[in-house]
Amino acid sequence: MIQEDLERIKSETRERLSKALSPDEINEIRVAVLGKKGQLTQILKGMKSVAPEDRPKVGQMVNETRAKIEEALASSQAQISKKLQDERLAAETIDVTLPARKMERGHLHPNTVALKEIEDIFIGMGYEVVDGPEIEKDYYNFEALNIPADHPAKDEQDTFYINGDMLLRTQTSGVQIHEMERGRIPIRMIAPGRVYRADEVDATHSPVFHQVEGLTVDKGITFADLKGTLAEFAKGIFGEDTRVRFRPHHFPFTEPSAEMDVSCFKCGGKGCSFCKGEGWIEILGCGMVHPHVLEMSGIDPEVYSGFAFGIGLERIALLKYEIDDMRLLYENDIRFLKQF
Ligand code: 2U9
Repeated sequence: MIQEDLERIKSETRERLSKALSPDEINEIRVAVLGKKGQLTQILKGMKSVAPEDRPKVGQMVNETRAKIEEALASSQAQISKKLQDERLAAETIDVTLPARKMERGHLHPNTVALKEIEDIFIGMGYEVVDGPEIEKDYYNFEALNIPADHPAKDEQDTFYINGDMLLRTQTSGVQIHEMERGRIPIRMIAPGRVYRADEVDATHSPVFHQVEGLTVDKGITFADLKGTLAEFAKGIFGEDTRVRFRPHHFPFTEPSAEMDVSCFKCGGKGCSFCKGEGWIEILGCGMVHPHVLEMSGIDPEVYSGFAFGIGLERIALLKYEIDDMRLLYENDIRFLKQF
């Protein structure tokens, strides 16, 4: 009788184990069979009714059954663990042979490339790159530069005023004024940065654009220094064969003042469609710092002199890359930008 019960429990357990899907289910089976109230434990409790002489034999049978069942439990447990592990590994498999997705690579904006080139040329000549505030006092943007109160540039139509005294700088010149006020001479500096003018947007104008202004102040600086320095700059940007010419001009902050042209880097100066038949391309304004400008910032014009220049960064970038519309530089159209 007991033997039959043991056989039944054993085969039932095997049957249940074959259907189990998780370690939890196996544990439930273990408890149901071998636990305190389990089937096999019940049988052991029934030993009292077995004749004493039969007990060793029955006991041995129960132990053997228990051993078999434990073996079956362990083997099912191992099988299920392996199956679960295999499933997890399969789900986590990475196909290392899959070709990588092509990443779009970022790169520098044409303005930035042009600026780095300009900076490198001046750094190579011993210049320092100096930064300054975009919000300036009227004094630093206009007055200290000899721009009188009734100058048209000061009109609200041309300048973004924050209040009566503060404005968005229309040129980076304030940075040079701050530098002169520090009183450390010689000065050889460039001031690149964003400037603001109340202009309508078109192919050559934007209310926000960038300048690179430069200033040299020392004893004995002459127009010859200006010419040599700016000719060197032009060669660095447009090539060794580039020639320069200066045309007289007027700025309130320099005297004398000039505009500098470079020989057309497309036709070498013969005249072509790029330079509109001129052979020359205008690239910057410059001049000897006005004695009154030096004086206002505490530099004695009887002892020191200097030259200054202003370069429109966008103008250089447009020329270098032969772009015909400034708006393209700001619209961030990837199809345009990725060409550089
Ligand atoms: C100080 C003294 C003199 C800076 C100068 C120019 C000539 C010039 C234009 C270039 C293109 C403005 O961006 S643009 O439209 N600038 O032509 N700028 S001389 O002269 C200075 C600056 C600071 C103390």
